[in-house]
Amino acid sequence: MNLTILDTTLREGEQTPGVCFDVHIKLAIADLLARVGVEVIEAGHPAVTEEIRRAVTLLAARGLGPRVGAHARSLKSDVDLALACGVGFLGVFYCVADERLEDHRQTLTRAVDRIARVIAYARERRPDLWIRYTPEDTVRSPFENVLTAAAAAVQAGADIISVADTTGFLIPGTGRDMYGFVSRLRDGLAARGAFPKIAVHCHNDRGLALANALDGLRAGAEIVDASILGLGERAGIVDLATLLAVLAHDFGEAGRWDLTVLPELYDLASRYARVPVPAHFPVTGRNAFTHCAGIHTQAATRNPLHYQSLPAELVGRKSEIALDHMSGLASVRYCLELLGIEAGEELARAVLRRVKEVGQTGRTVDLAELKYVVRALEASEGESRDEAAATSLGPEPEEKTGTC
Ligand code: HCA
Ligand code: CU
Repeated sequence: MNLTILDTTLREGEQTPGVCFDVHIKLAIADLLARVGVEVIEAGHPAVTEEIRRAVTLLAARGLGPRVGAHARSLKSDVDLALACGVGFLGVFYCVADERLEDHRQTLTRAVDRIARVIAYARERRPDLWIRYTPEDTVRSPFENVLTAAAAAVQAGADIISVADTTGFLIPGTGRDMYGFVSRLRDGLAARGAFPKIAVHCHNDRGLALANALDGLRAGAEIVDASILGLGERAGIVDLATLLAVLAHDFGEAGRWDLTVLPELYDLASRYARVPVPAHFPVTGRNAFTHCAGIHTQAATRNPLHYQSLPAELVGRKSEIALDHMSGLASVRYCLELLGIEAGEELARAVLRRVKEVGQTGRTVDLAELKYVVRALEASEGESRDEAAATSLGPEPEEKTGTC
């Protein structure tokens, strides 16, 4: 599969309300993205702030494996700012939906002319630049407008046309699907002698971003946009880790990226975005490879894949067992074994009782806590043994106090 992953955590992701990464964090995120092996890092929109300009410039000069890109409106001034940052990738966007053209008091002809001029301008200055044109809100815009603008953009020098589902509107398997849109666009462009790479940029408003992106690939798209944790406007976009795990595991792309870097990358980005990774998030969530209910853990301790379709090792993690009110004796025994504790039937049952009590308070018992549970039970067992022994010996002799 000819595939390019574009990570846009530093551009789309920074459009998450309240998310703003310091420059040194951006560099650290980009270094980890390079270690994962994504092909493009969209590093920001230089026209937004001086800090973003600085970050994009530093990233572009860093000599990372991935191409570093900038986002630009369809304005020469934006293109100038982006090129001054030294980027190897430029994303130009302009919406050609009728209502938006009316808002801007534009006609389609003038808009297309402007898009083509700006792209030709960038191409002239940088023959080696990868240039992407995105008709923003592509999939809700009149198809003829998109086709006309995209064909003109390719003619002017764009290498990539991105199909943006800006509002997360598409649904696979319906008449408004990414497969249908990409196929139609590819054929329409080919009929006009244009053969750009097609990218897909899928928002997650209906929770279908990844499904739509895969639908786009099935239709021949070769570039997928994603971000760490799916960060982005509103419900965000495709989650990078889930996308890579699926492509690596299910689309025969294993070995192309180093997925074991993902946990570190997610820890870092989540901490500084101040967006926690939900516990049940696919691939990178704390519980993504954790088994809980007794029946599950019993099977999973023999082979985790009885209850997993993705191996935890794919992303450098391990399958785990959670102990809580759902646990059974098998999980307790398994965890005790992990601690090197040989527990008899009685102790294991007592541990299970305690684990269930703690679980009912809404907590899990991890291995460290399990050790304390065992110690406490042993101590109280010892105590009751002493008590029993004391009872059989009769009452303690009264203390001799100096009462005279
Ligand atoms: C935006 C909208 C955008 C653009 C995508 C692109 C979208 O925030 O500017 O330029 O390829 O979803 O349409 O992210
Ligand atoms: Cu977007």
